[in-house]
Amino acid sequence: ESTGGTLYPRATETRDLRTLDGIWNFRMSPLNPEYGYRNGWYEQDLEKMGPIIPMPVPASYNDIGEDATLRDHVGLVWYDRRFHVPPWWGSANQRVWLRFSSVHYAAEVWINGKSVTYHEIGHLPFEVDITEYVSYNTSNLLTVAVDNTLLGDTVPQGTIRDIAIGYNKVRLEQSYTFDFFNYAGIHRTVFLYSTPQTYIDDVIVNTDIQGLTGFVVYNVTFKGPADTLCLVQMFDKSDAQVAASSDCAGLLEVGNANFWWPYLMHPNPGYLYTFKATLIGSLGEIIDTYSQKIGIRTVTWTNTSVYINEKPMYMRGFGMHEDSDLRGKGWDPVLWVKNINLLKWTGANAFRTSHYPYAEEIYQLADEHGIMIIDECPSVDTDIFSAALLAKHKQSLTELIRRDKNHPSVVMWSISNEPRSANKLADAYFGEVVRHVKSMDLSRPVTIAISQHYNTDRSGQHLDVICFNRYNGWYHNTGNLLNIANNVVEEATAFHRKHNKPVIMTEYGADTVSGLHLYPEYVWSEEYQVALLSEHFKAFDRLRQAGFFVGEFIWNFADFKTAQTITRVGGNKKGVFTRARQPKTAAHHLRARYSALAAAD
Ligand code: BDP
Repeated sequence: ESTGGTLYPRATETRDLRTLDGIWNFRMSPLNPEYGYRNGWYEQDLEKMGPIIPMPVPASYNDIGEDATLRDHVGLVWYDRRFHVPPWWGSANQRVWLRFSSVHYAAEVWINGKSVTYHEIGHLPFEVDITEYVSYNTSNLLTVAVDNTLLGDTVPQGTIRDIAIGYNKVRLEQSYTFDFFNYAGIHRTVFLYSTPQTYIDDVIVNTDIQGLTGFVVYNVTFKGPADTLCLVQMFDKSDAQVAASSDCAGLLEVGNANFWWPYLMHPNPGYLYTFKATLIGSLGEIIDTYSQKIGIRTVTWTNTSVYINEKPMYMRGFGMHEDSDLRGKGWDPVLWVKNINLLKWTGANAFRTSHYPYAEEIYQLADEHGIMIIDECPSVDTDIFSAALLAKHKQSLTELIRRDKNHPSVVMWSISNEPRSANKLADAYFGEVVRHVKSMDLSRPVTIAISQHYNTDRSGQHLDVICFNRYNGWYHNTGNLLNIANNVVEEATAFHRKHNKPVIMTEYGADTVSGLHLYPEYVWSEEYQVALLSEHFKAFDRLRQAGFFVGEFIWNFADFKTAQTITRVGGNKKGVFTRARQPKTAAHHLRARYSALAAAD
């Protein structure tokens, strides 16, 4: 049985944890997708059956080699490695869990030749109890087949076709309309961990505030005998207990609480408490414990504003990507600690996880630093609106909300980026997606980053906050800076008038080759990017006066890789930082604005 991998794996006094990260064996499957299956690649070590490539985990496989066929491979690839399970897990009668934090796009997993789970949709975790498949006194073979194929009903969508590559030979070509490289592989940490037989299965936390008091509404769910008891405790930063309860579901009250505040709405942003749940058996013995960090805060909204802890907030931030040289979309703590440091250096207080859920460790960093997140599901360029797509789109949100519901940093759900929402079917489709999100979480506003014209879009009526993306001075009126400010003000105002909801600009920007200087400002130069930003800043200042505009997000934080096209020079260059995370002139310009806004928070 495969579950959502709801709780981030942690070692506690009752749980052990190790990672299976490292160098695995890897083989590309030949064109025929059945080949590896027919030849039993899942039941023997790959290296015994033919040539293998050493493959780092976590990482995308695409940029590791010197061969374009690996970079552009479409279809299955195979990974394997051996691992040991500590014998004491067996003697202590522990369950053994295998958890993948993300494999893109689909994965089938075998232990010692037996299929144990299948998961589809990248960027989201899945896990499986493998107790009955493992051996304690020999090594175990772990095999993973990964398929990167995107079709009309995958999230996101793509198209596959055969292309001729010589006499009687074809290869598959994957195309997609979204603007980032379809990196694939085992992208995040692979965990092997243990729990007791009776174990904590989920912890749901919602918080409220009243004056100086914080309230935590919680629910600890577990698998095991119904008469299992709970102990719930909250500790502050100095490990002092501030609240406790012996109910598995209930309400904790924290007097004089330290609320979670965004950077820099408070001198001490990102305050986190430790929420510890313990299962207790009939003899009073400790069965299982699990701890996580939580923040006490509220998110509320009206038709003009969004509030954190009842204070109006204004988001200043970035659209981003999980993307870097060599690693592709592989989780990399060096990159992300650097990214967070750069975010804070600019004075930003927010980012959107464009265009898919990011690694869980990134949300943990954002929690700690008081960075707000618009959490986006992997549905980008949503089109066609079939029933099959709708089901998978909802599934991606089920898994996203299960995973991220307790993060104070997550202040909004984005259910799509730039859907083809002028389509008649978009109305019912997004109505249904929003209903689904609301059935799981009522505590955060729901949005879409809309690119359609406000007159033709059929999604906005379902949303709590309107986000829109627009490339004035770039795709529209290329090279013309003069109308930007007016256009942005007019469009944001029109969206607000139509829907009577708060409005955010989630994308604007200009491709910029670092080091290219052209004056007077000319497209692709650093000067042009700076000037284009300045024109948008004028619009944002006017809009803030108007009273319904609640955020600005430049596209993009850093340069990133895309599919090969004649409009992308080595990838999308709209970053204010290069792909190596060095500032373009625009980064300093943006920093001056964001820091001034931060100081006025
Ligand atoms: C927008 C997309 C974003 C692209 C950007 C661009 O939302 O993913 O990277 O345009 O073209 O349409 O730079």
